[in-house]
Amino acid sequence: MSEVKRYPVPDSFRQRALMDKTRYEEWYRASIEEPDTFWAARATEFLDWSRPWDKVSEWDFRTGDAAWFIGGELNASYNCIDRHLPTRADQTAIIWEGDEPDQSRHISYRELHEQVSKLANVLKQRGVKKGDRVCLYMPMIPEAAYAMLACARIGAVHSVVFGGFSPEALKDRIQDAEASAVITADEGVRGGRTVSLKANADKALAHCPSVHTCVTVRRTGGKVNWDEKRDVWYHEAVDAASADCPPEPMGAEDPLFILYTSGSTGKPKGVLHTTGGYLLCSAMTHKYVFDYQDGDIYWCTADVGWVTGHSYIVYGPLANGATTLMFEGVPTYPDASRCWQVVDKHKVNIFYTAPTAIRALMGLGDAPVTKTDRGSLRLLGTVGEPINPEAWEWYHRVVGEDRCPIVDTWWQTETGSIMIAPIPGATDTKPGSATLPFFGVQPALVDADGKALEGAASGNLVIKASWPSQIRTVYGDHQRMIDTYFSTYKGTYFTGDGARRDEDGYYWITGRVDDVLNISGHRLGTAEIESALVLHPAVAEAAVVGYPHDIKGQGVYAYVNLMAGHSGDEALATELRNFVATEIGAIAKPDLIQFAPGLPKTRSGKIMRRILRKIATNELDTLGDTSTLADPSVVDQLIDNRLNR
Ligand code: 6R9
Repeated sequence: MSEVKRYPVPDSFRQRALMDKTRYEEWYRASIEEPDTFWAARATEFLDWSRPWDKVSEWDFRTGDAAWFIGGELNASYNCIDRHLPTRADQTAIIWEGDEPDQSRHISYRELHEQVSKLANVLKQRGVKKGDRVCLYMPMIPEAAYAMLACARIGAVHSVVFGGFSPEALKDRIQDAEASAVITADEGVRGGRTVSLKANADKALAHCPSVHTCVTVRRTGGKVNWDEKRDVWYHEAVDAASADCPPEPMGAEDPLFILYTSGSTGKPKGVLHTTGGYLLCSAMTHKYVFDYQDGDIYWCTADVGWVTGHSYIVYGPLANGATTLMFEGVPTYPDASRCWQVVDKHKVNIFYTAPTAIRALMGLGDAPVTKTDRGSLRLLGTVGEPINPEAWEWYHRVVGEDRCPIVDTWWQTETGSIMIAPIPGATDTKPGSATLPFFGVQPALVDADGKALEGAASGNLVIKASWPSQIRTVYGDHQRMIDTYFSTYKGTYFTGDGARRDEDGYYWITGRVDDVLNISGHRLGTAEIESALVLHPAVAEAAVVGYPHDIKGQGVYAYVNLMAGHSGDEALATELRNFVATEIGAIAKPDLIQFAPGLPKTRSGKIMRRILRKIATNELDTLGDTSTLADPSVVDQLIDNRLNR
């Protein structure tokens, strides 16, 4: 292995950073030795409570049960808005940057308060009550944040579904959560193209009898169909609503939101987060990992449809009284300078994005970056997948001009907030490593049998103790949470990721060890894509694996066995790709489809994915034992016709 470079904290950054190495180490030690004392102090510092808690924590990793700040009461919307009003009413809470470079808006905390309160009243009038589920299917417009906070204000549980998901995927999620209301927009706009969100919602809602109300934001003015009983225009309803809506006191353990995410089997799981612990960890990580200081302009490029958008566009920054930038568009529209022009336009100090975006921009050369100023940038972050050292170095040198530390943040929908990442004023960085655990986080590595590995080692990444923003349940299927996260390695939370720990104790996440793919930082289960493919009448059987992809990190490689009478030509491959887009969403489209007369199976009929992965990644000399296959000759067939050479 080539020698790993180490980047010390730049002096200019260190001088004004919130936390240095000594303090990080002290706090980390305290957070592990006396977790309840540590977290109680943080919960008082970061949040306003309407009732104090009786007990800080109660948890058991043999069962996966966890509760934090038991008996305490607070409201997330109050903590993100109302309590800032005495000091920040006129400060910008949200900078919205539209898809076209001439569109932007500044929303103050005062305006945020008014908009959220009005929408909360609209939901109430339509009969939405505490505990009801509301599904949000929104583009990246301020109303998406208003909607999340309006739900939180009245104690309704939001379930945001990414606007790129298909009507079919939306339907599944609405049905699973038994949502009673949906909030959407006529159309979304991204990269100069429109997406018919309301039309998609109409298709889904035809199969969702639980939904009595659909509120639609007019974003483009595009034509929509209307159901007088069910449909409400956002602007009409909000204009008529009162701006007085007292926040509902919520138990710390009352649900705040559900967010669906892919696992290795079955349909996506509704990961449920509760109010107190989630809000505390999102706020605290936002402050310390991004070194967020009063007055900073902070931009996270994620979509609110993913957990990163929840914790680091909405809840964390707003709980801290920050100015958070929300971008409707894509990094390459109208051209490859867009991100850096937005940075210059709004004087962004902290920029947080995904490795896939960095790789895509790196591929377009330095010029679109260097022709911009970027003098406001102080810190850069990445999330969603492992970042290759080349992309890290480019980000550091070209975008950050060697003065901005990079925080590579490892975490998951289930963890709610950042778990492993540098503290930028404290931690030397190494390109490709997420470095060290955040306060209260106890990572460990275990081998396949669950034996703990000490020192420098590679293994499966587990977490040994509860932290306040951990997943509480899989909505409607608690057993599935136990089976997925708390059964593989008894007494620990299993992340599904593999990792290496080096001689400095730094963690290097190597990627999923289960059948979950990471396509451009988006999680997709191979089983989900397979189920979509076999719904097509021409498909008898399908197996999906990942393979390394220069821009997307991983690409989708599908092996498809056709029904008799169909021929595997390019036209059918295109049809299948579009079919998957209709069933799940464009992000799940297979990059490569290999038609195969048979798949490698054991005598008991199990598909040997190990072999399919090797063929897809072109690692033919390490295929392993194929003698246990029912018909070993299918392997030669597959190798002869492989697509990734
Ligand atoms: C926040 C988020 C979680 C999975 C996770 C891992 C991968 C996320 C990473 C990373 C390496 C990082 N992942 N951050 N891998 N380095 N900094 O992405 O949540 O969509 O649930 O995905 O993403 O494999 O298990 P989610």
